[in-house]
Amino acid sequence: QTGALFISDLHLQAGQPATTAAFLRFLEQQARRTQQLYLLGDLFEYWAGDDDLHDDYHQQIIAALRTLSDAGVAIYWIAGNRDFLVGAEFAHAAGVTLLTEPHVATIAGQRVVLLHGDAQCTEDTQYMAFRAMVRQPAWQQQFLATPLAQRKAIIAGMRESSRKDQGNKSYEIMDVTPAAIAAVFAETACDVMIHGHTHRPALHVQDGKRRYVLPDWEPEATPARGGWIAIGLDGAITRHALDGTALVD
Ligand code: OKV
Ligand code: MN
Repeated sequence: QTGALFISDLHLQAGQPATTAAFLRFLEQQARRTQQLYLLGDLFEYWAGDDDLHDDYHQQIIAALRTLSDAGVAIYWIAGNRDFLVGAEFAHAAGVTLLTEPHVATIAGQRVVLLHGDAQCTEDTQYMAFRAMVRQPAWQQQFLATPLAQRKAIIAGMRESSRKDQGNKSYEIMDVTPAAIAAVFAETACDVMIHGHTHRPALHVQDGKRRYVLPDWEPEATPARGGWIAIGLDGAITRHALDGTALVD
C-alpha cells in the first residue's frame, strides 16, 4: 500500500498499443494498491473535446480509470499541453477529479506542489503565447463549438506543421526556467514539487527544495522509457522504472 502515485506524459493513442498495455497493467497492478493516483498531464496524445468520449479507444481508457476509481482509489487530473480540453464529462465518466495547477496536495503529512510543467518553460515564448490563447475559457468555448471532425482536422494540421517546422528536434529541448520553478516554490511555500512535460526524469535538489521530474512512456524504445513516482505511507518519495524497480536517488 502506498499513499500516492504520480504519472504523466503517456501520450496515449490508439496507434500505440504497447504504451496502452503498459498503462492498463499499471492501473491493474500498482495503482490498485495506492490511496491516490495523480495524472499530471499529457495522458493523451491529444484530446479534441469531451464529445470524443464515445470513441472506442477512449472508452477503453475511461472504463479502466472508472474501475480503479470504483475500487476506492481517488484519481486526480492535471491537464497537460495536449489534453487541456478534457472537461467535466470526461471527469465524470472516468471517475477522476479535475485539479487546477499549481495544486498543493498534503500527502503523508507533507505539502507537495503538483503541475504539468509546460507553463514553466518560459523561454519558449511562442509556445507561451499559444498557451495563453488556448487556455482562455472564451477561446475554448468557441473552439468546442466547431464540429468534432473539424477540431480533429485542426489539431492534425497543427501536428503536421510542427512536425515540418522542427524536423527531428524535440520540444523537450526546451527545459523549465529556474526562475519560473523558484516562483512556484515561493508562491506555494512547498519544499517538494512533482511535474512532467520535459521528458527529463530526475530529482533536482537545490536550496533545500526537491523537484521530481516524471518520465514520458515509451516501453518499446531502447532503453524503455516510463515509470512513476510513489509517496509511501511513511512519506518517502521514490522514483520507479516501468518494471517497478525503484531508482536510487
Ligand atoms: C506538441 C508542442 C506542438 C511544446 C491543440 C487541442 C487546440 C491538442 C492540440 C496541437 C499541437 C499537440 C496537440 C505539439 C507540443 C507543440 C508546440 C510546442 C512546448 C489543440 C488539443 F489548440 F487546437 F485546441 N495539440 N500538438 N510544444 O503538434 O503534437 O510542448 S503537437
Ligand atoms: Mn507536455
